Amino acid sequence: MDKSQLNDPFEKARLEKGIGHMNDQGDPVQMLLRLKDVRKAAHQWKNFQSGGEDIGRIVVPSEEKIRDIRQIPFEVDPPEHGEYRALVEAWFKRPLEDEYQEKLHKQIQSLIDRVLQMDSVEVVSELALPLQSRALTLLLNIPYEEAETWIGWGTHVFRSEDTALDGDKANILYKYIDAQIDKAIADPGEDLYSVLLDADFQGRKLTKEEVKGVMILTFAGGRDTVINVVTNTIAYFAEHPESLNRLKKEPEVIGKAVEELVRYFSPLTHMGRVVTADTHVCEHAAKANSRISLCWASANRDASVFEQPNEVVLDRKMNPHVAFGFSHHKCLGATHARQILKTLITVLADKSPEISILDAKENIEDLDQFKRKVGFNSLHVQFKYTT
Ligand code: EMZ
Repeated sequence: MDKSQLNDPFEKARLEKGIGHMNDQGDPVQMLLRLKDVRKAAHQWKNFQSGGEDIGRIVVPSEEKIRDIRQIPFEVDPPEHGEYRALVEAWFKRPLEDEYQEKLHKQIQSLIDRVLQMDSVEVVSELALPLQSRALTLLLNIPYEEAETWIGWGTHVFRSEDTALDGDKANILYKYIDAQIDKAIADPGEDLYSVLLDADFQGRKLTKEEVKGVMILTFAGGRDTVINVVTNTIAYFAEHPESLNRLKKEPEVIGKAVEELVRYFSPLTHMGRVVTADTHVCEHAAKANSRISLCWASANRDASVFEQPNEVVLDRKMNPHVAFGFSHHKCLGATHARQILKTLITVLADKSPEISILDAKENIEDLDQFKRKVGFNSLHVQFKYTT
């Protein structure tokens, strides 16, 4: 009964030193492991920057070799960051609208209805991936059918089973986005591409490259993360049917449960920053032009902040987790992601199927000194609809 558990590989290092080390393609990273330090560093954009010259370097593993387009607003620092963010903030809050929620509910309901009919389901490819891709059509405001193309790309746009940095795969995404931008220029509509192309930025229109930067982030940032959270949630309810029953009886707890599951699963392990001048993190020297990372997954298990950090406490009262990041760079897609999880739980609680895990292959992230389970490469389950 522990397939849905996610271990905390950082505990010892967090308690003893507050810091971890990893070597990423020959470029070392000092990982900040305590919630307090992670939050502090996230604020300090002058010392720890996102918008440096080496595009892709703040991602761990670094994407410098497979990407030369800056992701916006993610790889930009204040004050410009805020100006870009202001262009897209309202758009990314649309998941709060009733019409959006109704459409999302319909999508998820029909996917769950479908898997309930199947003898067995591979959750990653047959549920989480289509769910993520179809929901993305709502976020981009484009036709539902387009999701089929994205489903074909698999769970990560830059990673494949054999390599964490797949340049060929990345090129498929870049070419696709170029073509969509050209289409939107020729025939503007009400989709995100068209809205961006029409936006005013510092008294001018955004360039094609800037639009592409926002779109790459929209495709890449919310893909494996959402897929992992959905898959992990199914595994969790398979092993904790009592939790699903509780949420059926107490739907008012679902909002808190969403936050708690996101804290516990922490779908994005960490995010890097580049050090701008010699300084210290957690009493360790951090040299100019070296990298640090803000380890959200470790911070979210910090026992000095979270009681019983390794337990899922569905109605956790104090939950200042940083699973969506912290400070000005906090996740732009968080409203959409939260709505997906809330809807999935609502639909599952309503149907209350019995879920049994038939087979599971874990997805373990290799962070050198630390090995962290982030989800599953495959998860076969059986849904039984009992009522
Ligand atoms: C980047 C990142 C954003 C990166 C919030 O995270 O997500 C990763 O999955 C991508 O590989 O390029 O978008």
